[in-house]
Amino acid sequence: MTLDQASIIKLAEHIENSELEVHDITKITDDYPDMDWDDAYAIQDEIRRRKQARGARVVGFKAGLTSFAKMKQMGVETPVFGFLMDYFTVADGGEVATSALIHPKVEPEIAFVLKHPLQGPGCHIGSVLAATDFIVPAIEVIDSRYRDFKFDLKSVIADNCSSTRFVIGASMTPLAGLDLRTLGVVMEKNGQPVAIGAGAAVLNHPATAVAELANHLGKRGECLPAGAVILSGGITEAVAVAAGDHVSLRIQSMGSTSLRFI
Ligand code: OOG
Ligand code: MG
Repeated sequence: MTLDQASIIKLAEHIENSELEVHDITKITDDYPDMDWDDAYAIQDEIRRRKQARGARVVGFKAGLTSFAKMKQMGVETPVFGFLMDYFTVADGGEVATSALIHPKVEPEIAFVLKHPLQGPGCHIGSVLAATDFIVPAIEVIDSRYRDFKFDLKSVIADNCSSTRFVIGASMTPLAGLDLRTLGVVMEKNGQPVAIGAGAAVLNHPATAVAELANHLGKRGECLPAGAVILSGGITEAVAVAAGDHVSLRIQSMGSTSLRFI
C-alpha cells in the first residue's frame, strides 16, 4: 500500500460520485502514479462498503479482461475482479435507463451459479466444475467512469472494473456433457450480429476465470458464495449502446437473454 486511509476514502468517494452523478472523470493514476494493486482493491472495497452502508446488497462477483479480445481492446494483459450489487440486476428482457449511465457498452458472458462455496487459494478448473450448480447466458453492461473508457489496470480495479448492470437468462444449464470451450456465442444489436465467439475465448475455458476469481478472493479472506451470480468475463470486445438499442445474446445449448436501452 502506498496510500493512507484518508486518500483511499477520498478516491472511493470521487469515483463513486462520478457513477452516482453520471459524469466522467480522468483516471486516478494521473494524480496518484505511485498507487499499487493493493491500493486499487482497497478503493474498490471502500466503494463496496459505501454501497452496503446505504443498504445495497452484494449479489455476485465478476472477472474481467479475461479474453484476449478484451485485453487488446483495453490495452492491458491481466484479469481484474469486481463485485455486483443488487441494483445492477436487470430482469430478462428488461430495460436499462441510459440517463443513469455515462457511455455504456455490452459484453456477452457465461455466468456461473455455484451449489457449494469456493474458497481459494488453490482453486482450479476442476474445483469450479465440481462446485457449479448451473450456468446461464449473461449480458454485462459496463460503464467505465473514466473519460473515453481510457484507463490502466489500477484505475479500472479501483472503479470496480467498470461494473454497472447485468442481465441473465432464465434457463439453467447443467455442465455435465457440455464443452464450454466450443459453445458458440452470438450477440445481436437491433437484430444484427455484433459479437460472435466461443467459450474458449475466455482463458481457454471460462471456469479458469472463476478459479482465478476464487483465488483472488481467497487471498483477501473471502469466498465465492453458493447461489451468487459469477460473471466469467466478456468473450468478445465490448459493443457501445445507446437509448433505443435492443441487445440479445444466444449461447449454444444455453438459451438466450436480452435487454433494451431506453
Ligand atoms: C473493464 C471491465 C471488463 C470484462 O468482462 O472483460 C469486463 C472494462 O473493459 O471497462 O467486464
Ligand atoms: Mg464483463
